[in-house]
Amino acid sequence: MQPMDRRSPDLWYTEYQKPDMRLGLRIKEILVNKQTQYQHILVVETAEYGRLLALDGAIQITERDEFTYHEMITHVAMCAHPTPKRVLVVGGGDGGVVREVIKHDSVERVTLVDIDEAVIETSRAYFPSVSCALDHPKVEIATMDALVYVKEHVDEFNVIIVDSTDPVDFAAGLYEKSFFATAANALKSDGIIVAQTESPFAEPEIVSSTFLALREVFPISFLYWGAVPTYPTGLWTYAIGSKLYDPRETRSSAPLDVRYYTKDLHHSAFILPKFLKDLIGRDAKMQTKEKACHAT
Ligand code: AG3
Repeated sequence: MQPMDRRSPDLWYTEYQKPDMRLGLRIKEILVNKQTQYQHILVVETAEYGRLLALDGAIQITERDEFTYHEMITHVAMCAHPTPKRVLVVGGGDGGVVREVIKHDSVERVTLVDIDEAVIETSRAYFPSVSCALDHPKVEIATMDALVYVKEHVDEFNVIIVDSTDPVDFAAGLYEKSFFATAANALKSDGIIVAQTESPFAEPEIVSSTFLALREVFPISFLYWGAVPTYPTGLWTYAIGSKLYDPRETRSSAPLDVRYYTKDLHHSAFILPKFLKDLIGRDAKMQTKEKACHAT
């Protein structure tokens, strides 16, 4: 621990995660601080986690831990499919998911749909290690509302990855059953969808309601989890829905240049702690069924 230098300014980035909970990171430099048509964009250099991108006050990426989230939201769905060729990324304008998708050789085209071009431009300028695949010849970028884009595309994708911001304002619709239903139409008959579903400690009702909405649309659905240190509580969940393949199994090989994802981790991420099973009701329902059986 370095002694405080009283002559240097004491600047902190604070995410107000909940009314009674906040995360603070010391700022070395403020790089971008601007309002776009859709949201507020902040880029700061932090002492502990490197560069940080926050949208409307919510941390999206830090240079130091973005790999944990991007690898887990991408490779589970991609490796559960034997040959993912057409991939749609909803949100994710920073390019982190696209970078991971491009690591799979079977991919022929990946389409990124983000509503806010300024996020894409900011990532290109300040996060080259995250946005590095955005100019890849297999990548197509559409800056528009993903709700509209998904409605206009039917039977096209093998994998859809919903890398959205928290469910507020324009992103709220991406957590609803009606969105999952249109996304199911946009997927081919072997399609898989994955969406980030927040923290079970910070936002338990978002985890359960989003998972249940997905479960109503897809015949096969699971929740899995991973660590993201700078997101609220550090414990993160992802909901995955599938038309054909059991996403707990791997069918294509994992990319070599990963730092978090492994096949063992793929399998183990689906093993949920008891409270998380209870939260999404699967266990509770099964227990009720068992009890009913014993009673007869
Ligand atoms: N999108 C999900 C970020 C949610 C974080 N929430 C928060 N900090 N309150 C991340 C986009 C990265 N490509």
